[in-house]
Amino acid sequence: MAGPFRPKELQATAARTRTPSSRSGRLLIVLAVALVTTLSTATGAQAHTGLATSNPPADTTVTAPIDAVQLTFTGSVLLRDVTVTGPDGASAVSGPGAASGSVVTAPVAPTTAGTHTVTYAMTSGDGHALEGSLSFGFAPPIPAAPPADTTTTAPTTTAGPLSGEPSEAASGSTAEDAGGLPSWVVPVLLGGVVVVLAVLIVLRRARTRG
Ligand SMILES: [Cu+2]
Repeated sequence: MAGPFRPKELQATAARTRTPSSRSGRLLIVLAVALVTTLSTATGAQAHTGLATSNPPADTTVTAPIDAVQLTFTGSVLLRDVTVTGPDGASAVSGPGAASGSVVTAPVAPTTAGTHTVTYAMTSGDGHALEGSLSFGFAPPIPAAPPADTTTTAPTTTAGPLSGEPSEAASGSTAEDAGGLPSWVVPVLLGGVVVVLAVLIVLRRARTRG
């Protein structure tokens, strides 16, 4: 790092002049050099646009579903290409990426857990090409919802309460419970039959007497 000031020369100069305030003088010089170094470094970074941050951050693992990858650059960029590739080599991008100022957003729908690689190619505001890549892990707590094969758990029929033969299709006990007769039906039916029989008997006796 060759800045306009050379710290060793300045420190040597300060060391030669041993005044009572030489210590604080050296400290001030060191601070000044540090400040100049920091400023020149920052200026150098601004000269060429680079990647500032990303979401997900590089080399982290995402444990929740995500629908986009976002890249934030140190200056405005034009999007040339952005890809997101899963561990199986398949693209996880679900739509066209877009650049807005210094932020590039790529919609994604990752389906495979594992390392995903983001590769980007931009043109920065000063016309320079800007390319790079980063990776992040994808490990959702629950796997993405499986394709709609398991809809067989839905009840196939709304069986009426009186279609009461226990069919083989009733796979679960819950279905049987739901479709079975209420517990009060049998006693009520039996009671009804007894009453009807009693009425018939009474009527018959009345007829034979009359
Ligand atoms: Cu540049």
